[in-house]
Amino acid sequence: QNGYDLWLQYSSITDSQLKQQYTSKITGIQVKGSSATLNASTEELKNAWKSLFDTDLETREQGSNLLMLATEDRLSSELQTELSSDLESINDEGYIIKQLSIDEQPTILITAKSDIGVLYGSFRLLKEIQLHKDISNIDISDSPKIQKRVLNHWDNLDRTVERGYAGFSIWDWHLLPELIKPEYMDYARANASIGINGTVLTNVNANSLVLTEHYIEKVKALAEVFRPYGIQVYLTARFSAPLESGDLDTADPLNEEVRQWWKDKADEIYAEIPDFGGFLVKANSEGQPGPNNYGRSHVDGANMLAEAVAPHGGIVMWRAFVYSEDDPEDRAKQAYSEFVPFDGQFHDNVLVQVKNGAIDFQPREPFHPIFGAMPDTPLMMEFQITQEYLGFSSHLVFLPKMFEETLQSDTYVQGENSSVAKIIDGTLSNKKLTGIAGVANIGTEKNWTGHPFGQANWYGFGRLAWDPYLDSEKIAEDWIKMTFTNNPEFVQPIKEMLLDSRESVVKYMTPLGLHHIMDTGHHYGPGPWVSELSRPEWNPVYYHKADSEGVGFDRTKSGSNALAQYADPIAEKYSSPETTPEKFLLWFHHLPWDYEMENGKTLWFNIATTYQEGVEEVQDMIDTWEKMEEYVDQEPYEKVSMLLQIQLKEAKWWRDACLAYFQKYSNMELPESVPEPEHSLEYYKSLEFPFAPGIRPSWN
Ligand code: BDP
Repeated sequence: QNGYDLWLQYSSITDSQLKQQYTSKITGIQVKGSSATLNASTEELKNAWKSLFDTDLETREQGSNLLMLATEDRLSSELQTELSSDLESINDEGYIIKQLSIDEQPTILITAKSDIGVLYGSFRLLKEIQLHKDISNIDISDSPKIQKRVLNHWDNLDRTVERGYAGFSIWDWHLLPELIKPEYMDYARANASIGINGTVLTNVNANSLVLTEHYIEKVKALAEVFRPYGIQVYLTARFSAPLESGDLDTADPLNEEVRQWWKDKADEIYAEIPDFGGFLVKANSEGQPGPNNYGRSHVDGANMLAEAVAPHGGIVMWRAFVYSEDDPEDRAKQAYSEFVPFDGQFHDNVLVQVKNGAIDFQPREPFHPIFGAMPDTPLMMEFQITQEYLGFSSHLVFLPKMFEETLQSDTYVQGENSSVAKIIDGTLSNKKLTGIAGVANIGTEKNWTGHPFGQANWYGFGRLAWDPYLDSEKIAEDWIKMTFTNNPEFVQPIKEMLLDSRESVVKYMTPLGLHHIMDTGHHYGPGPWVSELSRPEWNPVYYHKADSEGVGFDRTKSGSNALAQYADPIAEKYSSPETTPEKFLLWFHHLPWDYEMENGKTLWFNIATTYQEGVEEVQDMIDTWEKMEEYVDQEPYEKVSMLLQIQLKEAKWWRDACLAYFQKYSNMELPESVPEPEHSLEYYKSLEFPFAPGIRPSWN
């Protein structure tokens, strides 16, 4: 087990009763029709069978106990009638898996409205088997709740990956289109197995070269590998591409020549890749060019690109990650202020892509107030699977727990039960176009994600993209069983470890609503002291505002009033520190160090003990893992052991550096249970990491 097979291990089923059940219920496979996607389904099932049962799943035209794969239109009219209510309940990508009698023969049927639904159903059946579920009367139907379920690769053409901690980019641009690596297909299989149906191949800090003929050929080659697996490719569009191509001397979105340039570019791409997904755009953000350079708005920019791809069925994902230099009062407010006035003005094929929180992929953030504030615009969720601010791929953090927290947050925009999930899946205001993106954590490491447990975050993102209401506990359990073993002695403790891991990282990095106090640039390790960068909002001191009076960012009326961007019940409740959930306390309030918290202790006491708890919880993870050696292969066992030691060391570093720094202001003693920092504050400040991975190569 080197981790390459991810959650598609198909580990041999040795329990004879179970094996007997599966191999007697399914003795052969019958496939109606033929297509690349149906072939992929059959191949997957056959390969899995061999691995699970050490027997061949043979193709047979008739007989009993067959597994039949057939789209709806290939079913007999009697079957169509029999299944009509099931078929009505699924959407174009959904599937039905059902035990039936066909021509008086017991059969397990996987059917769907499309070939891709059959592929998803095949992976689902294999999942049921991997989870050792009873399939004797199998009757499952399921459909994705979100349409565009997309990975965002922040991969550069030179194969470095911005915020990537798992090696280099898996796209070997230099050798494409001729050399097709097996990884490309395995990447597609893995994604299809969790229902991901799109991939943006390039970094949001885009390079316009990828839009040239030479690169389109390469993109086409990847698209061909992904197509049978239902995965569309997208590219990031650098707004200044018409200029950089040398064709025009402006990129003004209202200029006719510019508009035509993008239409021609779209035609050129679609001629090669007919199912090209469209563009993802970061504009007028962190130095990227955009419509504002020409005095035009985000709507002008997005709609121009939307018109170019619309005739081909493409979409534009326009990012709302903007914050300007001119309004340094509160970065958390800016995206809302800039985008909400445009509600309803974007074309139908534009999705506005919004990060889960208003600052930037922090270990914990309240949900972004744009969710719910643009009822007439399709909003796409952007999560970050790569752990830019959560210890890179050295720390074990189960992110679905965090994604779930955001998705289940109630925005109250249409009264109670207006969760973020309902905004994303379109049900709250009846959206036609829906989407969710995850910034990928994948690279050339042989196990794809570096940390063996990083795979769980890719997996969990996919599961939540399919169904944003899923419980993270269920996701953890499925992933553990499919990746390691079904043995409850392993599953139970490791599941608890995963579910607790997110809170631990919050505790040892940014407890009680602190945020963005990572060292600047690489975001590796603590840097609450950083104060000298040119833009105020790039400095951690801007976010914690610690002084001798207290700590925290006042976002109430007496401060930036960012709270006013939330619906009333939240704005009211959070306006006073007493009624603000303690997990968000310092996000919304600047409070004295001796402020009394729920447990009767001071704020300083609680900050210090929470850091300490975070460290202790990493030690607990180590203790748990040490008991698991017999259930895991040696390579992942040892790798995780070593990584947990790094995590422990770094959790202590976070605790010590932050407490040494904040103590300068609190002037209060550390509680007895918290050890004195190992080194001086000067020591922590002097640490430098010029070669930390994932650093942005340039601002372009
Ligand atoms: C920040 C990253 C930066 C990205 C930016 C973005 O530090 O590398 O380019 O987000 O999302 O989190 O555009």
